[in-house]
Amino acid sequence: MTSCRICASTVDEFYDFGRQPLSDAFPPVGSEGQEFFFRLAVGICRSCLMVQLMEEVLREHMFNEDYPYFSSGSTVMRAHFEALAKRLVAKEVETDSPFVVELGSNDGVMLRTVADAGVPHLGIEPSSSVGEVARAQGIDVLTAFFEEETGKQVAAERGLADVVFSANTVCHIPYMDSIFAGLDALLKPQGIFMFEDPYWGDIVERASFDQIYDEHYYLFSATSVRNMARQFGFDLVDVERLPVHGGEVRYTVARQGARPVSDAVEALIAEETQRGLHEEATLTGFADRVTGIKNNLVTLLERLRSEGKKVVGYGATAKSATVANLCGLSTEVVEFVVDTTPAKQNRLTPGTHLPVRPPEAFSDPGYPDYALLFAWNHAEEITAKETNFRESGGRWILYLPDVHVV
Ligand code: DWN
Ligand code: SAH
Repeated sequence: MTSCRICASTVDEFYDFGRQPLSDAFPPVGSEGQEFFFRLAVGICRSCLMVQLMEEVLREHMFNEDYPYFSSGSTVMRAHFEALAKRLVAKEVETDSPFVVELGSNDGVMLRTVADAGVPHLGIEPSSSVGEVARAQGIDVLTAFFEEETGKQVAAERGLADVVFSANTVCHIPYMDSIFAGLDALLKPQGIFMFEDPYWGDIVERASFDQIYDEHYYLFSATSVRNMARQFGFDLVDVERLPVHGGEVRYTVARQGARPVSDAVEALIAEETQRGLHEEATLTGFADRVTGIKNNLVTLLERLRSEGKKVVGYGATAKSATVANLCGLSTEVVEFVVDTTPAKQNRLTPGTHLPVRPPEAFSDPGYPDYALLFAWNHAEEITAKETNFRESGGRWILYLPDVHVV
């Protein structure tokens, strides 16, 4: 039996993805026999309604000096974080002892703008591969995992923060009791904790099951985040839906009673209840769709192989580890995967061992017949720059919300 990491009640499993590797560990050729595997399965807490993984992977296995995801790789995401940073600096920072902290600051994609505005800041980032890139640009970075002790240490050394921001990181952290204790030590009395993560409501709507992998321990909804905040003495005071990464919500929490609760919170929670987002029928429906997508994708790729078509993957995303391993993809059906990240290139995809090649391999010696768009969340940005592929007759394979070719 698995106990909920938020409230200790029972977690009921609703989908088992089977044996999966670390989603961001790309083995060099020759060392693929030494990979770490775990059982990826997802469940829901019947009490606080938090959707969460059934098994936890040790954080040091995932986030370390080899972490290969560099947030600045997408133009759209750079613009997204620049706008957010400007808003924080303009609206959330007091003139008296201003201080902005970011958890999971990665390569500085957000803090760069805060630093440029001359606002005191600190990124807390355990993966030195990405943290060093930020530091080289003059951004203050502490190489550490955020937890209760880190919050106390930063407060003692640097003072209290107006805002602690975090993107695509809070859902990666199982130990929420320690996180909220750290926030309580670090935030000014009226300070806010603002975080954005993939939204369970969008995952259900698009059947985007590949948002479920080792790093994404929680799949948040407004309902479950409000319950979580309450459990640790905080209020959920605002929510905003975001279009990025296939649909996210930006949550703002503050100490209980410190800030008024916006109407948007009640509205989104009411919508979730009306949709039955945490109910049995929704969860079994989701599970059935995952199985359907898996079967249809395998069938399509097998057919294309039998017709002698060349298929390559586009974007060696963390998400694609779930799809590729669930479908048992091999180089027989997907010859290789192209990706702009040097740290992933000339390595192999986790578990399935498809070679990762630089973007030039997409067109040289000639475009493939089909490209399987693993980085579907960047579809607009990618299709806009790959117009020659389409013009040469190439077609995109998408697998969400169902398998289709465009
Ligand atoms: O939550 C997380 C998100 C924010 O980032 C992390 N746990 C890990 C990571 O997840 P992901 O790998 O699924 O994220 P992306 O942003 O979908 O990854 C895109 C991948 O595609 C990168 O490896 C870069 C690559 N890429 C590319 O080759 N050409 C991206 C773009 C935009 C491109 O044009
Ligand atoms: N904020 C960036 C990075 C997301 S990737 C973006 O939105 O693109 C997740 C990041 O969280 C990684 O850089 C990882 O090293 C970091 N991380 C994981 N656990 C953490 C923790 N306990 N405290 C702070 N950062 C953490």
